[in-house]
Amino acid sequence: MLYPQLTSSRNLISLSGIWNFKADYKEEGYVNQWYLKGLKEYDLMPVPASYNDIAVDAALRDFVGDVWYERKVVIPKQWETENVMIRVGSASHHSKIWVNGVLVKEYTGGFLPFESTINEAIQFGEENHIVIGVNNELTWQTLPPGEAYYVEDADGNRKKKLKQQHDFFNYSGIHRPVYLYTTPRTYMEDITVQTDYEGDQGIISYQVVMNQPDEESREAVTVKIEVYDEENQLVGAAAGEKGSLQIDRVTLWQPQNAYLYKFVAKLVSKEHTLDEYSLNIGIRKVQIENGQFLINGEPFYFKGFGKHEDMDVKGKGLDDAMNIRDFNLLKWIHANSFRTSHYPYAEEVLDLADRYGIVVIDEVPAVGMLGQAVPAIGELDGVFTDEKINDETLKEHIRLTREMIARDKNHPSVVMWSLANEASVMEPRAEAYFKELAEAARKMDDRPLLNVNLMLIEPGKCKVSKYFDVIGLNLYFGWYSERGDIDAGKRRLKQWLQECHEAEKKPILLSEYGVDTIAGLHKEPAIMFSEEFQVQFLKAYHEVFDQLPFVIGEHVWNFADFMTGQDLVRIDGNKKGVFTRQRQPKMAAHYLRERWGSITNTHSK
Ligand code: GCB
Repeated sequence: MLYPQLTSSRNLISLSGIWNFKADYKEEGYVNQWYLKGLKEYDLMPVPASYNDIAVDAALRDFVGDVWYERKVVIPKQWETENVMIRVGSASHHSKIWVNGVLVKEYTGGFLPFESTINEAIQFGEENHIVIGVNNELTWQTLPPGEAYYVEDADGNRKKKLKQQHDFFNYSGIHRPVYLYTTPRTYMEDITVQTDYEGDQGIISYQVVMNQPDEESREAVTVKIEVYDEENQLVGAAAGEKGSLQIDRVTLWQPQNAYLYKFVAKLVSKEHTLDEYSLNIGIRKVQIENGQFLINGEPFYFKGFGKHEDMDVKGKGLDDAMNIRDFNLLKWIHANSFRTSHYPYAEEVLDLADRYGIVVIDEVPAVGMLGQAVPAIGELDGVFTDEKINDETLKEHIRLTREMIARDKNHPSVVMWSLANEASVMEPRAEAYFKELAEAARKMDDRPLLNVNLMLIEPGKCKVSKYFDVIGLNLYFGWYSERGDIDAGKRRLKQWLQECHEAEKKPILLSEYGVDTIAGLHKEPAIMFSEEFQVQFLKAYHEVFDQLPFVIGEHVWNFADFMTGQDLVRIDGNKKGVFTRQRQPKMAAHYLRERWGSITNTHSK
């Protein structure tokens, strides 16, 4: 799905701003047809933003159920001849859009965009009534999985609660921008670009998909492609719906040294441009060879973080200021990569990664496929069962993987797809599940695949690693086990990594390791939760990684402190950030800056 764009053939109106809002505490919205009749006695709510921390109200912060957003908008008369679309960047987790009372779209998934044509429902040149209903419940057939249930409050009123296994707050609402945009009646629905190079010649293969025009209009149009360099010089051209072109003296997109070409696609009829769309593309190649992860033929060592889309007040709402701050910090600390733990991030974030030269591992929201909430300790209950993670869940998993890949395939920064974080992969039934999932993903795109395991999956016990290219390990020895004993944790870590590599013979990425650290808490000698402990823990882990050539990268958990559900082990959220939630450095940030500044992207050991 192409991101909305203002071009010579397309219009764009942002509906970000303040909407009317109402949480449906009494479950009366559907009965009273709020989608048709509108909201009475509403609050004001910004879009995009999570609603949870906006109000000063515990009931809204923890609300589980339907909320309603409403806004009126005049649609220009001049748009009458066009195809008019409404598009929501993401809303968590199940949404419906009504325009003038007509249901135009229903969508499940909290972290990917959805859109619909609305021509049949709108009045041109007049005010139109838009209502978006968002429900934040989860089931065993959604990603992430969860379970909503009812409790009674002191007055005997029923209210819903949510049981979840994943370790981040269930921020809810419309999290990414809402747009109205137009395309011509015959337009480009999708563009796929793949890149390669030989010597100093870049190779771009592309495919343009038009909306289903009839034979006649299809024959009447030609696709024309032009590629421009960063100086805006035309460096390549091609024609046809599918093809390839060469770029002489190519400048590659390199980690921490981005170079972007502009790929312009046009639908032309009798010398007249019907539709136009452009993409920023980077020319680069990703391979796995001899146990190494290669970007442009060079072994790449991942230095960076697992992150979250999370901030004060706005929760998971897109915020350009915070995002640019994050990329500035990534650059400052000499990180070269991050994983979009544990869901696909906003397209706007991937655009920044392309521009800053930060490598991205893109993750589907398959988190918490476990019989226990994080931190999981001891025996895990089985979840790959008929009632819990079943064929329906697999269908959703494949659908969301397809949609993520369709959305993000053209980003040069994205080098690998992560298909799950900490699933219960030692269960026999997980094997067939992940086999089918990985096979489906390989048909969609040729980037390598990652599966991420938790530390309860002992070396050799994972039933699914064989279907993946890279093994991600989330290890917390010296924290969740060997608590406070970094030396013991370090010994266990080394043994674990060696055994795991022996069993799987695949490159290993340390996709998570870290400790909760209260900013400003200093202890000498170091004890758990102090800034000194975080530094010593990371140093000990790095000493091990530096001895093991099959470790292809280190992603500290987490970039910044983030909000979680309330729990004994979560003091105002998860405090494993190297930066605070307000994006200021803890001591560990200075240590990492020194380490990552001194090892290259290749880090040959
Ligand atoms: C994990 C999870 C992550 C948690 C983290 C922790 O293994 O993947 O979502 O936040 O551990 O801090 O316990």
